[in-house]
Amino acid sequence: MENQFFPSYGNVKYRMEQTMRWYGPKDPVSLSDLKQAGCTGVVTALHHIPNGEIWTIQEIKKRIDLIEAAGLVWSVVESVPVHEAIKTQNNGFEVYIENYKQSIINLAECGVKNITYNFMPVLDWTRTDLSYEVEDGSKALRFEMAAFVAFDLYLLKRQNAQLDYDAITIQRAKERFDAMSEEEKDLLQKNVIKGLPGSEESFTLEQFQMALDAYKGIDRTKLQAHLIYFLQQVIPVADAVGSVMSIHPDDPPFSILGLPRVVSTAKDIEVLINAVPSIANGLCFCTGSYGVIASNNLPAMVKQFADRIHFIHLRSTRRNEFGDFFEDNHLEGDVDMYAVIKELVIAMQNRKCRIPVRPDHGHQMLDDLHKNTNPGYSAIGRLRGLAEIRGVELGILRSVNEN
Ligand code: DNO
Repeated sequence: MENQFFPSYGNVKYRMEQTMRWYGPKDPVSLSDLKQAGCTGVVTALHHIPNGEIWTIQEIKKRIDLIEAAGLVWSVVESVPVHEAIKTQNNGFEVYIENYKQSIINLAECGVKNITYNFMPVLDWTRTDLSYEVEDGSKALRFEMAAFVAFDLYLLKRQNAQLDYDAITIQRAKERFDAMSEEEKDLLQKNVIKGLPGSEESFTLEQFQMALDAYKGIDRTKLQAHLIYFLQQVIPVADAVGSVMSIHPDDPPFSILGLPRVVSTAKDIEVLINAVPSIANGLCFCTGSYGVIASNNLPAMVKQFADRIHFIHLRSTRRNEFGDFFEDNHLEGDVDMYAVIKELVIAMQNRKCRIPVRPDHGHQMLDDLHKNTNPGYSAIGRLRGLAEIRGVELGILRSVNEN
């Protein structure tokens, strides 16, 4: 409904397209829940298709039918996973690239034209603690450096791992490990290598070591070259069918387990853009991931890359001097959410488009504390996050309108 001061929020043309991630029919949070949270779009993937295989038109259509039956649209694919062989350029990787191209084409054929992916070696996002209790009693996801290093040194026992850490970090890890019960050690190991929701890989300790070994001889420069090669292959295909690709940053945005990282800063992004300038070579701008590096100026980054941010994850991390961080409430923590959303609003008005946004993660809270949920992806915490973000956007839109 219009009022005399401002078109109703729903009628503002260029505003965030509100979405949430949905893990498919087995997700304990239903499409109807998403709709009631105010979403119009869904972010999902065909997680049942093994990594590297072609997504067929038939399977894509099945998913679209489910989403449309709930009165929603499939806004973004998150993710079409990039096979490890493409990242390492191991034997047979060309086939995986061809398959990837075909999946882009098939998705476009069905009208799904925004594809997120990441180029993190071995692990997708990584946390050590999936139920870190914050002050209000809700539970958050956390990365604790001492626990992670303890995993590396004393559970995985990675060769030469000591060389990657300074003496204080090693000391803290040792103390942390010595104080852990067997159950805590098991849980830590599970949290790190079993794969968080959305990760396409899950390992035993032995398999994990083998996956790490595949990166021997692959440093930052090499991984970056492999990513650029991948982009040179797939971006022209995306361009030809009118699709865009959005790369998710490293999470956490620093090297872990001796693995290189290539998507953590504005400089990293510039390298990718210079190599493949097409606008289809775009970003999934994740404030929670980039926000872990204090020198990443997030509003400035949104401004700098405004024309190629095709998807945005809004989440706020809070870091400390030890390299730990946890996921704070969406409007708290270290991310200047107001400034980020303001840049986003400006970008949408300039581009005359809506950018899909999802509240990335949320605390496990209220009734969800007693439910079986996907870590980070329970309903109520994300509902709170989305409501807060939407409120900030409305405030910005309205004040811009009135000035
Ligand atoms: C975690 C997510 C990641 C992300 C992928 C994108 O919650 O942000 O799993 O979806 O890295 O490829």
